[in-house]
Amino acid sequence: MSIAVVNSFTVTEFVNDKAKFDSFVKEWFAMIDENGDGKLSCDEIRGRFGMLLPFGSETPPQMEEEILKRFDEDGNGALDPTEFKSLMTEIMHAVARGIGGSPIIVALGKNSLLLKAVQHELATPPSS
Ligand SMILES: [Ca+2]
Ligand SMILES: [Ca+2]
Repeated sequence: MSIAVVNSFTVTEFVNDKAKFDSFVKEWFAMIDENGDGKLSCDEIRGRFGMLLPFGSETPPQMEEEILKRFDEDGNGALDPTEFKSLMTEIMHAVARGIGGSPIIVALGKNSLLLKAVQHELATPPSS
């Protein structure tokens, strides 16, 4: 656990860094894809993804159904990596909106979504 100061730019810059964000999404996908078949099933989303989300223990009921309804573009009942990436992009934007423009101090867990974004910001030299 560490503490960091972030604002919405921390998060959006991370999402916009294609290479970094792609590998982040890939890493998550591998963590959630328990049986390694390259697809995220309803059960995997409920069991593993819920755990990793910022809602903590307040995972909304039927979350995985809502996710599949919206992001399962080919309707096969599971998320492939492309579909999962749209989901993650949307989540990160939601996180950014939640933070807003003013910096906030957050506690970062090991698998926190924000942790990666913060590490990314620290690793990026200031552009000015
Ligand atoms: Ca799977
Ligand atoms: Ca699908």
